[in-house]
Parts: sequence; structure tokens; C-alpha cells
Amino acid sequence: MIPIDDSPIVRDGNVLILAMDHGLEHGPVDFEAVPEKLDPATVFETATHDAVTAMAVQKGVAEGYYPSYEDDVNLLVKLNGTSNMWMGEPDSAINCSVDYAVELGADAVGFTVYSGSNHEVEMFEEFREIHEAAREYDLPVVMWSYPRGQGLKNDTKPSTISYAARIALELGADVAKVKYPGSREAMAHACEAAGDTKVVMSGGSKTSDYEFLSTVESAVDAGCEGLAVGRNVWQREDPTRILDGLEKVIYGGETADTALEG
Ligand code: FBP
Repeated sequence: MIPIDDSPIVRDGNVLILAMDHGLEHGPVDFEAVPEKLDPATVFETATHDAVTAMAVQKGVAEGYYPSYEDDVNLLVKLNGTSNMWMGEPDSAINCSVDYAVELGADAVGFTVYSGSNHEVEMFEEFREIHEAAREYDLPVVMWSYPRGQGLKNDTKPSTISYAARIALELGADVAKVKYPGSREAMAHACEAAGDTKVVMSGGSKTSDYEFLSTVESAVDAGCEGLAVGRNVWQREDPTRILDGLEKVIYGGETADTALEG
């Protein structure tokens, strides 16, 4: 972990990553209710909102679409990813090198680690390689820290999320992206476990404006430094409205109630 407060992906100590790697991770089904969002340019447009500090995409989307947005959006290139078309212990193929991410204009890199999977050993080793390569370029490293596998019955239980946050610190991640463990107290413990590694909450499937902002409020209050979100922003009819609200909660310290008033 290195200090990243001067990085472009950080605003006032906080991070708001707009993730759009779902076409790989989940498939086009995530775009069924919002078919126009199948065009990555529409989500890059959303990422020009001031609240967003980086847009997370896979290499192919970065290659094709980032050149038109490089002046207005910071880029986080996800270095591994997987489809959900196969069965077995969780794993994720490395599909982009740090060197190539830099060529694409990356301001940060992201990597999924499925701790608890039977592939954990290999994933930890792969993380070591990308982490040390990223250090050569002073690029922040964001770990999608997702305990998952046949030995884990509940991947959002408080002790599991605290463990996920700690693993990110131990392995050198600058930002740990973890799921919400269900309560402010549990999230506070996870943030403590992460030490100086920034913890951001994972957005999850779409909920109502109020429910989503309330959870973000609770996470920020617990010590999270922001959010990495996809569906809860770009699956909405009006992504700008929810980003306005997130800006108030994350950077302005407002409650969900006041953030939704304006
Ligand atoms: P969401 O906010 O839409 O959950 O996106 C965050 C994210 O981590 C994406 O980067 C990724 O595609 C997806 O969730 C993975 O979801 P899961 O593995 O939990 O199905």
C-alpha cells in the first residue's frame, strides 16, 4: 500500500469508481432493461460526472472507446476477468498486462482476487506480479477482494468481509473493493482491518435510490473511502441524479435524506 491521495483517481481522499465490466462478468443480460447502455460510449458519458474519479473497464472497451474520453475521464483498466458461462472453483483469467494498460492510458489498474477459492494460491501469485509491475509506473492498484469458493457458504458475513479487506492490505492493494457486510459496525471493522488501504463498497444489484444511498451513507460513516459501482448507476434511467446524490454523500458528508432532497 502506498499513499495515493495525489492520484487522479482520488478526490479529497475519496474514490468513486464507475465499473462497466459486466458484459464480461455477467453478459448482456445486465443491459436488458437499459439496452442503450450496451454501447460503452453511453457509460463513458456518465463517467464524465465530477463525482466519478475513474471508470473501470476491460482492455477491449478501453481500446475502442477511451480515446474519445481521455480528456474527461480517468481510466482504470481491469487486468483480469471471467465470464459466468462455466462452472467450477472461482478463477479469473489475466487478459491484460500492466504495460499494455499504461499504453491504453490507465490511471490505475484493477484485479479480482477470489480468496478462499481452490485457485487462491495462483491468484495471489498473479496479484504479486501485477502489483509489482504497477509500482514501476506508480499506478494505484485496486483489488476486487471477493472471497468466494466451495468452502465459503456466506461471502458477505462480517468476518469474511473484514478478512477480504485485510488481505488487500497484506498483499499491497491501495484500494480494497469489498461487499457491504450488512451493518455499519461490520463495515467499520473491515475498514479497521484494512489499515491505510482505502476501502470502497461494491455497489451490487440495483436497489431504490433511497436504499442505495442509505447503504452508501452507512459505509462512508463506517470509514469507507467511497464506492465502486456499476448497475446501481448505469441501470438507472437518470444516472446523473444518483451521481449527484452520491457526490453529496461521499464528498459532502450528507445523509441520504438530504442528498435526495435537491
Ligand atoms: P456492481 O456495482 O454492478 O455490482 O458492479 C461491481 C462489480 O464488481 C463489477 O465490477 C463486476 O462486473 C460485478 O460487480 C461482479 O459481480 P459478481 O461477481 O458479484 O456477480
